[in-house]
Parts: sequence; structure tokens; C-alpha cells
Amino acid sequence: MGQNLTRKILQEHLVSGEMTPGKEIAIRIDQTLTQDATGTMAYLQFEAMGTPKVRTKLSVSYVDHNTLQTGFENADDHRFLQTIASKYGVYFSRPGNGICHQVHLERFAAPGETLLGSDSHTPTAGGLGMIAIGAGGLDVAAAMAGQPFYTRMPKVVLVKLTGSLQPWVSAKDVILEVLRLLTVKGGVGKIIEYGGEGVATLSVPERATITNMGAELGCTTSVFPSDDKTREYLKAEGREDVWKPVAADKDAEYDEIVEINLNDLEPLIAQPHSPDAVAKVKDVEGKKVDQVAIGSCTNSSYKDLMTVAAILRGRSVHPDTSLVISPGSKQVLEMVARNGALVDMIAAGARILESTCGPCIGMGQAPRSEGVSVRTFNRNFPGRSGTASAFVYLSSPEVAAATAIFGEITDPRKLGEQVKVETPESFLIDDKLIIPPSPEPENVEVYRGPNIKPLPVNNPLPASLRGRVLLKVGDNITTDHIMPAGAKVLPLRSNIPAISEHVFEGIDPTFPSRAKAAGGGFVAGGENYGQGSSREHAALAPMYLGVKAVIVKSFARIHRENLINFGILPLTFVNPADYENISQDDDVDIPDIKAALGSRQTIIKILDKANGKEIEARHDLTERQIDIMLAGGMLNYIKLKTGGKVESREPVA
Ligand code: MIC
Ligand code: SF4
Repeated sequence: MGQNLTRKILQEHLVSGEMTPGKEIAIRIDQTLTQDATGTMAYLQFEAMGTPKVRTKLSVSYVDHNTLQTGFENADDHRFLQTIASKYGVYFSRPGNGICHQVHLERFAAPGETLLGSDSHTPTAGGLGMIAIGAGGLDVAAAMAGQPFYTRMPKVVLVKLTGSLQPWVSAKDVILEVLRLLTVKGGVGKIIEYGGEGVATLSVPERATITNMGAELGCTTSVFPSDDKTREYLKAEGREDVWKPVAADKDAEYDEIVEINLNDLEPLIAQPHSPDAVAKVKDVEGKKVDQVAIGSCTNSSYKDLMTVAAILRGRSVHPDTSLVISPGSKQVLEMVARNGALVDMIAAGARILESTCGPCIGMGQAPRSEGVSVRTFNRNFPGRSGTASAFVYLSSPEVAAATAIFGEITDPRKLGEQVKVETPESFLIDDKLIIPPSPEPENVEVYRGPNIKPLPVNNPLPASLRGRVLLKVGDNITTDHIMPAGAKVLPLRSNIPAISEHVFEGIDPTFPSRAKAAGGGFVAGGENYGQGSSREHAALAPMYLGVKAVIVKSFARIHRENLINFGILPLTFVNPADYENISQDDDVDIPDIKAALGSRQTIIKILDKANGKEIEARHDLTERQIDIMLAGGMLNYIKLKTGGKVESREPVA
């Protein structure tokens, strides 16, 4: 039997481990990316590792999230990021150059290589035939220091595409269909590989829309083959030299196969408040809409914006609807400005924002109270838009533009003949906002403003864990619930004491004070706990507040890895019904946990002292992860491995 393309790339990068689904593998990382909201911590961690220069083939630091400068914090952080990049051999993409995933696809992604990024949408580069994985900042820091990336070998699912998209149906509808079929937890422990003759009908930016939003499936990553379309795209970016074919063998084996006939797809939309709450646009048509937002790393390519401009040409945005557009990159913005498409958008009444994440992460443009917002983004979790009571829908740029014109959710097929956008033979290439690292790193001084606070480090695992269940939550809790983002909180990303005051803010604003008063404790939850972003702050800030273990029915991959990296024990109920046997405020003991982990025991006993019940939980840690837990997190583990000593500190909380 032949090999699929996922296994081929992984095999070429395998450092250790066995490529059997579920077993831990270590892979060599060729490229890394960071963005500013996760990057400040990642570079502090990299610095703490003591490596004089990054050991990857390429590392890039982007500034695209925290760009609203309402105080000194973000601007100070940008300066820190620029100077530290220069010193340690990292390319720096200045604010204004664009959203990390869009720019990486345009300027750096390379077929057949591996990319690790401190952002969950790093798989965008899978559209160009890379294995591109999102991870916590600490894992990315370790990769920059030359360490391999450890993960469990995923199952490989083939999504076989046949046919071709009908007029007004787009790549976004393909991934919404996959989300409808597999749900937000359907991809956990899997890599989604696209194949079939439908692949050749999709351009690289369209493929990137699909791999980008694969993150919402919870999968490790998604990947397309590298073919003639990939070569065409790279040529248009002036980078044909990095092209190489990457394809599955004809008789390749897969763990699962899903078939999608592109001919059968219709315009789709994800309804509030989950990316998998997918409906046909025609079934929700007519709903009044207050705001339409076009952009984000999912849908802000040249083709997306040209399509929107063509739809808006000669028309007006509905008087009751606000339309905001954020182009994905300087390249896209400059091209649509030069060819006049930007004028069509402005003339129709669109508000043009800078080339950043912007409204996608609640950096401005929060909708009105109970407002309805249709966005071309990838996440519509409650509160993420900045307005807790808003109703956010996710759609293609075609649906969004039609909706902005009519002021209500609109099927774009109503617009008549489909607009056609030609793929340019060459994109406008101007990398002046990408600053190469200094040739004299010893002369670069790293700037640290007052917003950069030292990194808190956990204590080694104590003999037993004792404490209160500080919070009990349900299924599909997102990292936006655990550690909210938005314009108010994001500037605190390099200041853990300050950001920890916002942990679980949307669910229970008393959490931080209760956690501190109780001297820390536990969190209990349902399925898919920690889905969404890669932000390690969702582990780091609870750790700072004294959270010792999280006990749930199941975890999302990146968040579970972040918990381990910061020494919080991730446990799952052996019997999911035991979720009912644990309540908020119960006092709980996990006796002799250190000995249990040390003796490689896999089942852990939890004693709920409130009802006297004994609950069995599983940790599913690999040998390496057990050692990380015993050390009190990855930084301590690295210190111990390199002959250092780990000192216990007083709990902060
Ligand atoms: C997001 O889309 O939630 C973010 C903001 O890009 C995060 C990273 C972060 O929280 O900094 C992600 O997706 O990983
Ligand atoms: Fe930025 Fe939104 Fe993409 Fe996250 S999902 S990287 S916030 S555009």
C-alpha cells in the first residue's frame, strides 16, 4: 500500500517515535511563526533557554493582533518584539504588513516543509502543501531553540473532493460543509488531507481558506497536495524556486475517508455561537443584520477582496448595516488600491480597516448590544466580538457582501451572474515591512517596556493535590471563555499578574478572587475543553491563580498541551457519568499523585470529600509529559535536563 502525503512529510521530519496513531512522535521543525499576542511570551521563553540564535531554517515574528494603541502597552511590546527578533535571527513583519497566516502563505510557506506557529490558524500554510501546526508559545520557543516538536501521531483522514464549485459557492462553503459533517471536535487527534480531482479546481488561497478553518475541527492540521496550482501561485509570488511536488501515492491508505462533491454545495453559514452550527444560507435568509465584517486570516486574500469589490461596484451598503473590511496583507491592500477595487468598496460605503486581525479578535468594531454580525471569519464564540450579547454568523465573502447590500442575510445567487476574478500572473512584491535580523546581533539591545513582566514558573508537583473545585463548566468551553481576548485584555499578554484578573471573566467574574482566596484548586468540565486558540495564557494565567488540575470529559489538543507545559494536570473521567459526581465548591483530594505518576500509574483516584465519592480519572501523559508534570512544567523540565536546579516558590495566589 502507498503512503498518503501527510505520512510522507512526517516521515521525512521524524526525529523519534513510531508513526502509529496515538503514539508520541517528535518531528523536526523547519519554520516557525509567532504573532504579537503570543510572541512576547514565546520570546521571553526562548531567551530563558539561552540559545544565542534560532536554529530553524526560518523564523518570523508578526505583529497583527495588538495593533490598537490605546495606551503605551502594545507599542512597547512591538518595540520589544522588533529588537528581540533582530538579536536572535528572526525576521520581523511590521504592523501594517498583514495578518501572519496570509503573509506567511504569500512570502514564506514552502511545500513539503514543517511549520510550527504560536497561533491555532497556522495550518493555513497547509494550503500550500506544508505540515503546519499551531501550538503554545513555549513549544514554538523550544522549536526555535532547535528542539523537535512532540505530538501524538494523528490519524489521517482523506477528504476526497469531486466535481467543482457552482457559481456563488466558494472555498468557505467547503470548510463549513466539513464542519457540518465532522463538528468542532470531529478532528481531534487527526490530520485532514485533501485529495480527489476537485483539488485541481481550487487555487492556493482557496485551499488556504479551507486549511485555515480546519482549526475549528480541532484537528492537528489540514493539508493539500502541492501541484501545478501551487507552482502557479508561487510563481506569481516570485518564489517558484521553493516549489516541489508533494502528493499522496495513488494507492495511499487512510484511517478514514469523507467524500464531498463540490457540485452539490450551496452557500452555507455558521450560526451563533459555534462554527459547526451550519445552515444553508437560503434557510436563514431575511434575518436583519447590523454589521458585516470582511477579513481575517480565513478570507482576506486578493481574490476575496476583488470578489467583494466586484459585488459592491455601483451599489450601496444598506443604511442599517455597517460594513467593515480588513485586507489580509499590505500586498492585498496595495494591489486593490492600485487597481481601483478599493475605490469600489469605499464608494459603496465600506469602512476600511488596517491589514490586521482587528474585529476577529475583538480589537475594535464590537457590534451593538444584541446586534447581529455576519463575518467572513472563523470563530463565533460568545463574547469574542467584544459584545457579550451579540449574535455572530460566519460566511463566505460572497454571502457577506450580498448581506451588506441588502441589510439582511442574503443568498448571493440573488445577485445574478457570478462575478469572475482573474488570478493575477504576478502579485505585487514589496517586502519593505519585513525586517531581516541584524548582522551584528551583539550590538542589538532588547527594549523592555514596563508592560513586560517576568514569566511566572510553577513549582514541582507536590506529593498530593488538594483544593476546591473552583468552577464547573459544560461542553465545548473555548479558550475565549477561559482567557478572553479583545481590546481591553489583549494588551496585558506580557503581564501575567494583570491578565490573570480576567480569567473566566465571561462565565464567572469572581473566579480570580475566589481562586486566590482558596489558595488555588481545580476546574471541572465537559467535552472538548479548551477548544479554539493556541493562547498559552489560558493555562499560564490559571496556573498563576493556583489551578492545579483540570478534570474534564475530553480536551482540545493545543490547550491540553499548554496545561502540561505549565504543570497543570489534565485529567479525563474514566467514566464520563462521573462528571455528575463532582460539583463546584466541593473539596477534592488527589492523594499521592506524585508517586502515582512516578510509578507510571495511568488511572488516578480523585476523592470528592463533599460526597465521599471516589472518581477514577486518566491522565494519558506520555513518559516525557510525566517528567514535565513532575518538574512543574516545561521550563523547569528543560532546566533540570540541562543540569540546572528548580527552586520552589511561594504560591502567588
Ligand atoms: C485567535 O484567533 O483566537 C487568536 C487570537 O489568533 C489565537 C491566538 C491568541 O490568542 O493570541 C489563536 O487562534 O491561537
Ligand atoms: Fe487573527 Fe482572527 Fe486569524 Fe486569530 S483567527 S489569527 S485573531 S485573524
